[in-house]
Amino acid sequence: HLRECEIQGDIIVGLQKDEEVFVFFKILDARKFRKVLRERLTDRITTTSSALARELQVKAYKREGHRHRLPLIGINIGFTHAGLETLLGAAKCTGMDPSFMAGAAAQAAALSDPVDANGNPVWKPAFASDTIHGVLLVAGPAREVGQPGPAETEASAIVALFGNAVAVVDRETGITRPQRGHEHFGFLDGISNPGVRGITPRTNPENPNQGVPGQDLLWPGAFVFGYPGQDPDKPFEEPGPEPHLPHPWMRDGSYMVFRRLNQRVPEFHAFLDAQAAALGTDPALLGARMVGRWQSGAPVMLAPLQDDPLLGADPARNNAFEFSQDKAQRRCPYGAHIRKTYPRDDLKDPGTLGLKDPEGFVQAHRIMRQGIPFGPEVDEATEETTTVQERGLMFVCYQTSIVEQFEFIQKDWSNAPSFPPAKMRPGGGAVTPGHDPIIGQAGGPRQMDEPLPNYPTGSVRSTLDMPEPFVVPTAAGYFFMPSLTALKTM
Ligand code: N7H
Repeated sequence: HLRECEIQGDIIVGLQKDEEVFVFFKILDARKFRKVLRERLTDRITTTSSALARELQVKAYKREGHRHRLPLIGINIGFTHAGLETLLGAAKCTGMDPSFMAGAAAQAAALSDPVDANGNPVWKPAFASDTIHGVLLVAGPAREVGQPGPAETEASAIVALFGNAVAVVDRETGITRPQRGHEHFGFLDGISNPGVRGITPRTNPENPNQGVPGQDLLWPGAFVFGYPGQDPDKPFEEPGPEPHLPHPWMRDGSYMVFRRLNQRVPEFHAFLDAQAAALGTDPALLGARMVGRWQSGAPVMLAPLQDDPLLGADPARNNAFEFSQDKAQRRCPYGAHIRKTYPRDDLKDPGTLGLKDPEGFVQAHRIMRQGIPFGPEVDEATEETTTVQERGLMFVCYQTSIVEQFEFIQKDWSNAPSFPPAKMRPGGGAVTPGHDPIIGQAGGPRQMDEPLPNYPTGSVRSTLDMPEPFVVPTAAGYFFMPSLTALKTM
């Protein structure tokens, strides 16, 4: 039983977003800020219950054959550790997630983000040098040509409410691409998020642990404080202990990781073309094997040799697969983005790394992704092989432990060439899987094991050499998204 009226709407359900404005601000007058937040803004925050109601409304509207999107505005708010200290005093903000307390910039070097000689991240100046206290999220429908977007207008009106109590440090706008739901490299995104018990509908009455086929239902405590969580040592069907709640005001809140990730789209496609030519294969197949899905969303586990757009578009089938039957990565490379970031049942043999419950272990490192692309479409005339205009993904994810969820995936899985280790993976042999080619970071050149040219005989291996990254972090922040009660009373 989730307290749906307490939990901000982006965390589990997601706000309806054709456009999303992120306003990063500094609090200059804490007393005035608290008053405006309590009296003028909190009642307008989109909760999980209103986000759910809106989902139904949007579905009904589409069924009626309307082509336009509903003009819904969604509003959420979060605070950095420095912001919480400014509002609540340092004593009320102790004992929180260590990475949250240290702040995103302090973690950049450990995540292998590009850093300068002093170990400081090479980000947009506002993020690298200024103190950010909070972020306002305003999501809305698409703009009319030549007009400011409704989310932009709303965000400005909210900032005006706070007047001189805040200074805007940076403002970012995410925009859904014309190829709806696809990120800038061209792949359908937002397919596989975990389900949450008590909120995600079950489609199979015989399996109480499943949402849509292939979607495991996790305990809400993985994403929101105040509920049973995932215990890595227990079968994931059994409730784990509640994540540690150092302060009662954190109940029904969640940590948000924000990362502004530039995507070098022409360079990514030039790489696919050149490598595919050298390997004697098809660039689309190579790209699909680097991601683990075709651009349509069809998983290579189910469509290993050619795309199947009907499969990609079918939520009842496009997530219904595991990895452990894929011996020696014949269908999907161990290093593929979705195999690295969610290895499903790959770590199956419980004896190897001393994992009591390999499935539970994997499920304890999941995140709820709610990002949106940013930047213009590639201009074919000026950007054939080289990026001229910035574009990418405003990556957003929610969790109750930044250390064990987002950072664990980035550091211990995507960046780690030896993950999954041979002992853990089915038929793994002596190969080193290499870096996640999409987001794996090494502070230098990267490699991924790709036994493609000899597919399906697989007798000789090859390695993809990636001298340059395709994704470059250009800003980041760690935030806490409080409950509605906390916002009203804090
Ligand atoms: Fe990823 N991409 O276009 O290649 N991601 N991702 N991601 N990602 C996924 O299943 C992408 C990033 C995860 O459950 C898909 O929804 C890009 C970060 C996880 O099977 C595609 C960027 C992190 C999953 C992409 C990026 C993750 C996932 C398939 C950056 C965490 C679910 C669609 C610009 C550290 C895996 C889908 C599962 C899926 C892409 C970032 C994690 C197409 C371009 C930073 C957990």
